[in-house]
Amino acid sequence: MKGTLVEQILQEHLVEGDLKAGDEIGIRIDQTLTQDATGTMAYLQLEAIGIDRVRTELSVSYVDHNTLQTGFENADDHRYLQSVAARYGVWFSRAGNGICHQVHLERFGAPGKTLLGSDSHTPTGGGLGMLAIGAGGLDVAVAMAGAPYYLATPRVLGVRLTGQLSPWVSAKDVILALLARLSVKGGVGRVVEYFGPGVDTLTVPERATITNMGAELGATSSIFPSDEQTRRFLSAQDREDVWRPLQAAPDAEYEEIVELDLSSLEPMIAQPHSPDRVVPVSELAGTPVDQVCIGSCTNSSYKDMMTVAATVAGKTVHPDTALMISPGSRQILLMMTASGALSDIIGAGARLLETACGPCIGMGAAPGSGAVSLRSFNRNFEGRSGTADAGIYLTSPETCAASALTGVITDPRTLGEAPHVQMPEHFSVDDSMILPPAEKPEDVEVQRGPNIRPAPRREPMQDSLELTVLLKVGDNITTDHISPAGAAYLPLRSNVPALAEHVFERVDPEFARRATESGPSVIVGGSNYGQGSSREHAAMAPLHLGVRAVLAVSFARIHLANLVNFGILPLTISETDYNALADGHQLRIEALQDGIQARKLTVSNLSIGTEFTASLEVTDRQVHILQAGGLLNYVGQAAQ
Ligand code: MIC
Ligand code: SF4
Repeated sequence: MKGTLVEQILQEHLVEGDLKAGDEIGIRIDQTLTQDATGTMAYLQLEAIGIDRVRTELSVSYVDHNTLQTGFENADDHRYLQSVAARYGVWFSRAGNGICHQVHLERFGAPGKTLLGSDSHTPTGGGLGMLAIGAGGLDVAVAMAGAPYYLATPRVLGVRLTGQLSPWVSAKDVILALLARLSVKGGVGRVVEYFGPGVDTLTVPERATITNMGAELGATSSIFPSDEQTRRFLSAQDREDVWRPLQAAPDAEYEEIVELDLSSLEPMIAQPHSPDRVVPVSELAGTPVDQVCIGSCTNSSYKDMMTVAATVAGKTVHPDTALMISPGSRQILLMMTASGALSDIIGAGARLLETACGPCIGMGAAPGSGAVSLRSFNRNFEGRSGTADAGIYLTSPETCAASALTGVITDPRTLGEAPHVQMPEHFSVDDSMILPPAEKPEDVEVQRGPNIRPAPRREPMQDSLELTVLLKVGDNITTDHISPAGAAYLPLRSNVPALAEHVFERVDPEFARRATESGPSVIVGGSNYGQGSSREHAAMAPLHLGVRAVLAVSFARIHLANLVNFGILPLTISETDYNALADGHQLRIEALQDGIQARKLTVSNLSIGTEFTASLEVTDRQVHILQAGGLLNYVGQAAQ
């Protein structure tokens, strides 16, 4: 085979277009995954598309985000998801079975396959040599219906690994080191492909930690070759039959190559409030720590948990520090129980949480005011933990465990000899919490609670728009800013009108009220607008409030696609024009249909009497979607 690993998999799945960097291609999607916080909307949209059974090789619905259940809403959502999965041919992983990405890696992922997931950390599957991409729920619904997934052909960034990790240094330190070098924008428009002699030294779960957090680089995906390590992992999961070897051709061409010597790495830590504010742990050593949380789809594997257990065994957590543990899956929890590792962790004073996302998405374990919380997670955006003024630090399970014992940020290398954890020959395999689709789908009644409301749909695209600038924000605005997550909001994910009341709440508590009063409106953003989560609610909820365009210096990939899908114009503007805009300005955009076609629109600023050009950085297909006023309108027109 020729080319990079990414080119090989894309070529095998290509149904439209040519592989030329930046050009739009359509690819066949083999597998999909959804989770409960984005899944209800995805399945409502699948139902609206009107097919009888999903047309992928495999589709799985996971329940892992919304498991706090402080009211009827989440349980209603789970019941809907279970019944709709049975009805449409989707496998259903029950609450308690584990975090979607961890369980998918263990039980379903396969080298060389394509996976589209309604969650931005779907690239975790790249640890197994799959091309795994995060997208909005509507895109995943369309893929479940058997249609191709469209994307701009990504450029491929090669990371050449050499050497071997030193004791107490782990996979998290690899990706934190890359974030330090490349920043949260470094992966935009790219897939990160790992190669080189260092690859062999990393197990599949370690590779998955690295590909998982490639999402924080802004990358479309990240991928490792499929080799003997992959075969061993799949065989230990009783799934050797899906293994196939895969690697880049020796003369594969990368857009750029980053060299990383694993032996040179030391424990790293990302400081509040961005995953790329990375420094060596030793620089912050001694800072008092109030809370430590170990888990999430980044670092909750068997090896992570066993390493933590071995580190804290026979010791007690510091009296001023709380330690929370959430193993990534039921498989891991069962193995920790059988081996006695769970007793070691609980004996050390840790609090055991569910095998779910939990504190990572602000579902419980919010830190105290002004607290320092060390987490083995992947995101530390302001307020995401549930506590606005807490400082969240992202680091390895090793650094987390060491710091929980001492009560201060601690370089684990100061603890002495590192524990040596072997990968098991055989994982404990029990799929009884994964329900197969119904054999007789016609007998399944889809159950909907009062919290489940249809997805909003935009009116057809007008030919001119008068818009009020409702809010001007800075660079790197996350979808957590736009539509916050956490215990108070996640139960409203199936009810967009109710969720919309909280749009931009943490930035401007009056935003929703002002939006409702103002009529059609626009948001102004800096660069990398909409980074982070794939939640299409960050497009749907503003749409419901009358937002019809976003003017930004640049956009994050998934959010841009979600804006287009819901008919909100993602208009790119220059820094100078950004600087001239202010809250309350009245803008007019005319000749919209032609402007969208030309990907250039003239915006008149009626408040200061100026005019500027905004461009649309979208593909041909997205031009048509915008002209129709969103993907559902477009599909509707195409069907007529
Ligand atoms: C996240 O980590 O932000 C989430 C919650 O998993 C999201 C999805 C969501 O908002 O439901 C993601 O990463 O896509
Ligand atoms: Fe869940 Fe956190 Fe992973 Fe998102 S990043 S899927 S909330 S564990």
